[in-house]
Amino acid sequence: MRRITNIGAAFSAVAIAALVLLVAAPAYAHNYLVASSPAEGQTLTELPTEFSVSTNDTLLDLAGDGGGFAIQVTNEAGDYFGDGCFTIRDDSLSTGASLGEPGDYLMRWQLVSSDGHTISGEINFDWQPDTSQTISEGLNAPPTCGGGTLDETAPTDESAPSEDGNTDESPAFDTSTVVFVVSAIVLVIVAVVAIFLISVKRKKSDD
Ligand SMILES: [Cu+2]
Repeated sequence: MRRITNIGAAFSAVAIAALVLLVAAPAYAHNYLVASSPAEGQTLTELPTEFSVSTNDTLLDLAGDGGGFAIQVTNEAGDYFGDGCFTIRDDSLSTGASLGEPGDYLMRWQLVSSDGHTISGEINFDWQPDTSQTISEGLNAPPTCGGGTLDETAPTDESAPSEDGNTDESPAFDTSTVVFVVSAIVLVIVAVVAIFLISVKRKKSDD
């Protein structure tokens, strides 16, 4: 009778641990990219109104100054296009679109997830403008937005250590991964204990 109670308790523990893991896992996850304009590998013949990346969840602009956010568009020669301004809207980050001569382009993006972690990526695309399109001049340094979404007191060309400070030094793995792995290990241990208790009970009843 006592053993059966123990097994019941062990199973309850497993169930609770599994439930905690299920509830906690989404809350600890980074945002991830769900769409972009242009899409990876796309050939553009007309400029869209804006270039953008969309994620699965809200973006976090806690200070309201766009810290940790950026979109940069460059051509193969490394010239920069656009005005450096960007807009954070719910789950997406966008910037006004402008491009130069035809060729391969790279859009680099960086944003702050709803869980506070910075994520970034690159999108390669091809620009083959039709005759109606405007060709812009590239800049040889990343433009700073005049709109004031970026910290104007910081030096523009240096990799200015901002109050966010976490943009350059993203760790190889983050706390969410650690929490998830530790939870999983605990779950496995609880399960092993439960199986052990069951086998002890079986042995006893065989005797
Ligand atoms: Cu995260």
